[in-house]
Amino acid sequence: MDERKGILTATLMDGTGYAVSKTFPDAAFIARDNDVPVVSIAAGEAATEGGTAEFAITAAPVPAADLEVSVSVTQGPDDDFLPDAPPTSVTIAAAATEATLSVELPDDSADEPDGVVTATILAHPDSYEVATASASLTVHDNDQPPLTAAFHDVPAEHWGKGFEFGFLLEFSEDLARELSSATLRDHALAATNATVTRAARVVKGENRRWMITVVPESGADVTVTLAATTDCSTAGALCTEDGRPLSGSVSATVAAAPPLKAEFVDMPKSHDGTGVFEFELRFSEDFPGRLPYTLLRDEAFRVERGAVRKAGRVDQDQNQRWTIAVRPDSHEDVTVELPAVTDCDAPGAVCTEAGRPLSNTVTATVEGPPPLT
Ligand SMILES: [Ca+2]
Ligand SMILES: [Ca+2]
Ligand SMILES: [Ca+2]
Repeated sequence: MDERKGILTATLMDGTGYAVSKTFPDAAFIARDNDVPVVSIAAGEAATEGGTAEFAITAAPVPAADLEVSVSVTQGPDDDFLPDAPPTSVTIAAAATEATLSVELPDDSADEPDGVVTATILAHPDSYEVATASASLTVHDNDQPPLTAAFHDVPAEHWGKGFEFGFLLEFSEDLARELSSATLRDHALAATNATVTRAARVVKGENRRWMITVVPESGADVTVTLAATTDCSTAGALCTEDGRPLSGSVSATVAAAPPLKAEFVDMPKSHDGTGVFEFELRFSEDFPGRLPYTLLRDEAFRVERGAVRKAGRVDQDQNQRWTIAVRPDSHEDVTVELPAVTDCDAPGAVCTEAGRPLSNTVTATVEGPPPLT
């Protein structure tokens, strides 16, 4: 039994054969109890950040005096739920059997996995024995994940001024309903050396995924940026319905492809007015895909006073080198031109399969035969 200290007194009684001192008839000493309380800890309910984690600390037998129990409060190795200075002790009042260890959990705005808080009773053998030393409870995070965005399917290269490209913009969740495509296009998105011309919902009525169209203003690299939102009330703010802003910026750079060029090689200086003449059309590189020979034979060239009769690959498995045959209409000079392309959809436009345009115009004049004298 745990008891307060007591005083034991011995008093000499009168007897035979001795006299009891009048000065020191008795002696007293203090007796201390050697039974200390046994303490235990038990966890309360799971807690949530911003709330309180509670542990019940019990003592048996009932302590005779206030009993201070030393504790250590810890959390999981990756957790961030405890206050800077969690409590280090709890006092069970004299004659009480229980006290509550309360740990105030600060509320932050970080989205975190749920964690664990553990309270452990530290040994103090002079004051108490420990039965159950530690207990743990779950701490729930109360924050929503941040809103993020990503660009998908961004092309590696663009083909220069006026040749648009597109990519997919995807948010981690749907955005506030009032977001308009014009807000996204004109305020939230920015491009260097280009203009964002269109932001179109992938799914009608949903603001999570958008097809973005960008038109380069020059043959320079283009960088498209979607800036993080700091204030949901500003123009161009990107926020969820419950007011969480876009947490990080996203950006992508689309390099300018080297321009595709063409030249005429071994163009004859003159023709004889009757038969065909031939020359080589040589592109600056062997671009991927398959350029149709009919495009070069029937549509691509502008020929004055003549016509292209044949367009054939110098070697079959490449697009770079072509033999072109032109038949003059007469004895007049013939002008052959392969025009630069500004719109790959235009008839006769020479573009690669990837949509890269011929960037230069090539022209040559082949003189007719001298007049008979
Ligand atoms: Ca936290
Ligand atoms: Ca919070
Ligand atoms: Ca949190």
